[in-house]
Formats: sequence, C-alpha cells, structure tokens
Amino acid sequence: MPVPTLTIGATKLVMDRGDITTQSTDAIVNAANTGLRGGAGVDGAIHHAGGPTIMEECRKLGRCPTGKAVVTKAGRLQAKWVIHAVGPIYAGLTSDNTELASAYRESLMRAVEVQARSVAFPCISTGAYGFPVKQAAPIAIGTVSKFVEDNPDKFDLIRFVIFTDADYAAYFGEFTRRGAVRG
Ligand code: AR6
Repeated sequence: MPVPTLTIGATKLVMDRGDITTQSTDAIVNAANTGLRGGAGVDGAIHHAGGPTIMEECRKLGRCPTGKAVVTKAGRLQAKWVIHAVGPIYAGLTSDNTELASAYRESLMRAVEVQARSVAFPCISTGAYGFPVKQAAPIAIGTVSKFVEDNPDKFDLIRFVIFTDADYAAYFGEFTRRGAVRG
C-alpha cells in the first residue's frame, strides 16, 4: 500500500499506521522514561513483546536524561536494536520543544553508532507525557529531516509509526505541507 513519502537524498521518510513492536526496521525507538524502568504505552508494548533481556540491559545502563537516548539489543523482536529515547513531560515551556527535538536527534545518533540503516519512530511524548501532537509532529518530522540532510547516506528508511487517528492527522498534515507523495 502506498504511504506518504518524503525523499531526502537516498533516504525515504514514510509515515504509516502500525504497532512499533512489529516493525522490521533495523532499529525501533522506545518512548522511555528517565529511569529506563518500563511503563505503559510504547514502552510496555516493547518490553512485553521483546522479552526480559531488554530490561536486563536497561538496568545495566541505569538512567537516561530527558532529551537523550540509549541503545539496547531487541530481544525477541524482529528489529536488531531498541533505541530508548526520553521525551519531555509536556509543561507548555519552550524547553519542551528543544527536548523533544533532542530526543529525535539523539535517537538517530545512536542509530548511526550501531549502523542501523532503517529506524521506526513512535510519536514520542504524545501519549502519557501529554505533548500536543499538532505541536509535536512538525518538530519530529523537521528534526529527522534535518538530521538526514546533514547525514547523507546513513539511512535507507525512517518510518513514523502512527497509532491513533489524531496522530495520523497531524503527521499527514505535516508530510503534505512538506510535499510528500504516495510512494
Ligand atoms: N505502537 C506505536 N505507537 C503506540 C503504541 C504501539 N504499540 N502504543 C501506544 N502508541 P506513550 P510518551 C502511541 O504514552 O507520551 C510510558 O509509561 C500512543 O498512542 O507510549 O512518550 C513510559 O514508560 C502515543 O501517541 O509515550 C514513560 O513513562 C505515542 O505512542 C511514558 O509512558 C506515545 O505514547 C512516556 O510517555
């Protein structure tokens, strides 16, 4: 099925409905917390589907500050790597925007380090952390686009995996604004 697609050099950015745990990209991104201790939403789904080895690695890593990301292997998941990114708890401050952008950028830095050529992102911070998706979508897509422009040939595919109708509408609006085609 064709999905909205933006092409930046050799890299495709796509958005699609789906479940982050079933993605076959080299890496998937987790919407984690600073304690790396698991939780609900994306985090719960990844640890449940991936099995206990992911949490064992998280315990060894300890903590991850807001706006940063760490990487573990992916246990039973199809992906090779889980990149645990910590988005901000939305408070209506300018720093929310910079921390969210940082979480996306740091995720891609970890992906480059482990040579993951394809990465699937959930909508970081837009669930339990309350970040309005209309505000988050341009930050997510803009930050990833800029990173890909600045790091040509590092990625084949970046997929934004969308779970809810509201998230889909916001991402679709931003993809369309940036001239996405059905690819
Ligand atoms: N696949 C893709 N997207 C999903 C899935 C899934 N399986 N499940 C939910 N979403 P959230 P946050 C969407 O709450 O806001 C956890 O307890 C969901 O609809 O997972 O960054 C952590 O431990 C929403 O749009 O992440 C942290 O404590 C988006 O994913 C805290 O929540 C993000 O929702 C992180 O909160």
